[in-house]
Amino acid sequence: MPKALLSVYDKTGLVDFARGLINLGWDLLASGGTAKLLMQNNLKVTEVADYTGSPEILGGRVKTLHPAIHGGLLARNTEDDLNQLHSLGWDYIDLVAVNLYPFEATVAKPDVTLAEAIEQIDIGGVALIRAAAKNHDRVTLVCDPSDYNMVLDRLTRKNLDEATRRSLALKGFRLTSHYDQAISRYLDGGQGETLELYPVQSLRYGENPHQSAVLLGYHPGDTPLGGKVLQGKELSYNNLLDLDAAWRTVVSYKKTSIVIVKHLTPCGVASNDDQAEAYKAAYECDTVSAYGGIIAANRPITAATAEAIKDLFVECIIAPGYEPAALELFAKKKNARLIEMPDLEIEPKVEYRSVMRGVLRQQVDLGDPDQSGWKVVTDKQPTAEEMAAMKFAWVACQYVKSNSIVFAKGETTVGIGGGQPNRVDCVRIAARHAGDKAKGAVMASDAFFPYPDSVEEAAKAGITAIVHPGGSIRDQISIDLCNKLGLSMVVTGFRHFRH
Ligand code: 93A
Repeated sequence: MPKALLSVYDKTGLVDFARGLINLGWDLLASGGTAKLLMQNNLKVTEVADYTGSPEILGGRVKTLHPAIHGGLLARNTEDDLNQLHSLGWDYIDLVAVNLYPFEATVAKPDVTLAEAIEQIDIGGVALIRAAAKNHDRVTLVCDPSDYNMVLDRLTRKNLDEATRRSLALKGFRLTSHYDQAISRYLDGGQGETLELYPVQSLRYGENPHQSAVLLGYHPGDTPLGGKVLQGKELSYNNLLDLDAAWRTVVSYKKTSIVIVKHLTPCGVASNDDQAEAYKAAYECDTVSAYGGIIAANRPITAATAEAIKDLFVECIIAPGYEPAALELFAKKKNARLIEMPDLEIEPKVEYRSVMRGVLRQQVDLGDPDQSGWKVVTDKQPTAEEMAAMKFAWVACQYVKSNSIVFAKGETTVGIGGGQPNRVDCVRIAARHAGDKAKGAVMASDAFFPYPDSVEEAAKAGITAIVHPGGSIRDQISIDLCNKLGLSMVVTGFRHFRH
């Protein structure tokens, strides 16, 4: 009869799993608390202490740490090993279900003492996981209750194969590695942190063909950006960067919107209840840059939008879905990569960037969605239309590389200038792109104006209202200039550098 050892802290699903094993003809061994629960449910089980002849001691610190257990797990599938076991009166153990003392949950409690934390360092369970995982050639490890059904199902169908045992073993080693990192972090006074990364896909190359590259995810089984690639050529390193930028931008808008990104920077953004119109407006902002760009939508892409995009060369399209007729149209653009996102979340809410010999971690800039700190600082009040355009431009400006300047009319960008070390240059670039469309448009700036030169340049282009964080010691000079030129100005109290 095959033998299973059950030793679980989290007893979710345990009774059904044990019953399933018994029905398939398995003998069960279990540590104290686990055995007790099974007996209360009238299931036949042998306590580990009875099997080994050694009682649990030291208040449970030694329960399963015994050669009868570890010999039974680590013995190879050879006659020699089996004979050795039998000569000692022991047998093979073929399956282990184990989950560990909740160390992380314990140390997350506010008033936990060192002694309490230490007591929650699981030793025997970790040893069981490692032994079973090492010997996965013969032994099945189940360290996650959500695998109980799969394992029972495979045992029933007699297809619990090597590959399954290996992937269960991998899960075990990942778990013990994570567990040990949590312990060392705690003992280190919460200093330092570990970033566990899992391969998502290899990339043909990095930013350039002579740079090798890979995409890593925070969780096993992650997909690119958490989305589903529906069609197109393999995603490149630069595609992933651009998709990320486009997606963050578009999901920052509540209304139906389209964002076109080129080289990490939005080159056209528009909101419109009619998505196809939003696309056309975003495209018109900069028809040259849109070529070979990335298009992002925060609503499923309609057939009408797909029809409008049809003739543009695009690298990728990312959206929370596609109408079937849109998919049909895009199918003709074989190389265009289509990504479908499961929701409109920016996840996780922290982000990492590497610098030489280190990694930076920061909270994601989630903007100032309620815009409650906005204050008009000029004599002139902005009109309702100007206010709406400023709210729209302010969001876009968060996603343009600093210094960032966005001109908008209605809910459409008409000129974007970014990535220059000199803010006035960004105003000039935005003005040049906008041309006549700058007349009567509004301007958003990601940071305050240290001098009034940007305001002057904006007024020259025809801008009538300006939104910026405020906070310069020379704010008043810019305000005075607005008053003199008849512009309105709003300060937000929020800065949106994007470096
Ligand atoms: O204190 S331990 O590290 N010593 C052990 O020998 C041991 N063996 C299993 N903790 C040990 N375990 C853990 O006990 C398991 O990882 C599991 O979390 C728990 C199950 O205990 P019980 O069956 O008594 O509820």
